[in-house]
Amino acid sequence: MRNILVIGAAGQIGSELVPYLRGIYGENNVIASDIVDNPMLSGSGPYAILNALDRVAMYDLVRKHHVDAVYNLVAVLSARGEADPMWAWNINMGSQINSLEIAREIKGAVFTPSSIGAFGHTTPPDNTPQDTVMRPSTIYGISKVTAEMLSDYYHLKYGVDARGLRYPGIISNVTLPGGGTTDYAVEIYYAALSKGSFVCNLSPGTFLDMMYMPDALKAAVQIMEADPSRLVHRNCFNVSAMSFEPEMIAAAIRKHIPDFRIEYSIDPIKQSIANSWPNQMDDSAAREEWDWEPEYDLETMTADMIDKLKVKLGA
Ligand code: AKB
Repeated sequence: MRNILVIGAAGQIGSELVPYLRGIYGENNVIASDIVDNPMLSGSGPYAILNALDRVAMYDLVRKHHVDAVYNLVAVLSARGEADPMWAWNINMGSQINSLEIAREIKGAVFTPSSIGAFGHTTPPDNTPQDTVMRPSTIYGISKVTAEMLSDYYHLKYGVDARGLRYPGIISNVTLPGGGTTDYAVEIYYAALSKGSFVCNLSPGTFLDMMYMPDALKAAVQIMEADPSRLVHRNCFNVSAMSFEPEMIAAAIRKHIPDFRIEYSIDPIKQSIANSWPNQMDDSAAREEWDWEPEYDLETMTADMIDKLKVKLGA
């Protein structure tokens, strides 16, 4: 049985990963933390207000709860990071090095979500290999590549059980993402139900990998529970579930809301970031080494998103 500390728990992934982990490992064995409160998480198990850059406070929490695995969900995402690169670097790298240093002390494990943002313009964009050129052009991407390399380093040098995934854009209906390039693929569902139309900030034809939240949660647990003797890679695995461009998601929504309209007002920063990311990754290493297999595609995800958001928005 694991005792897990989740840092950055109040964000898009954490607000669903914490209940998911609590369902598997027991509610008292998953300590959620963030710099702000999250009543949903603090009402359902241990919760701490924690600045992930404060290593002493984080270590105190780890000792108090006998933690043996840290899930580091702290991140300033791609587009937001470009507005204040040094701030983004300090938060992204500070939380990562603290997680790894504490895991080294306790001989524990670390889960690191990397991203399609770790790739760059010189990466092959189609069927992007697991092992390939990684020269990202955003501070977010640079921090993700560094986190991947540090995680491997801590594994090889200190035996930290560091593992990670290169997540695509994650689509969910509980907590909105913020500051990402792929955020449009979440916002479009809210707009479709509340207004019947959406102004997209990426151009038609911009293909990106995406994944529905239930698959993202399943992948996080599966990689951390994977038999280590099967892992050739550790930090980090390409994982994808679908690849689409804005016209395709709009068409999928129209099957449920026939009058839905999409218009375009391109955000040059987000467009240039998206252009530097893969169209579609090859995730065969994850499939071979720990049996990764997503459940949702664009059609099944869209049906579920619309059902759930109808209830949430009273639409
Ligand atoms: C972003 O768009 O920055 C994130 C990501 C793909 O890592 N959603």
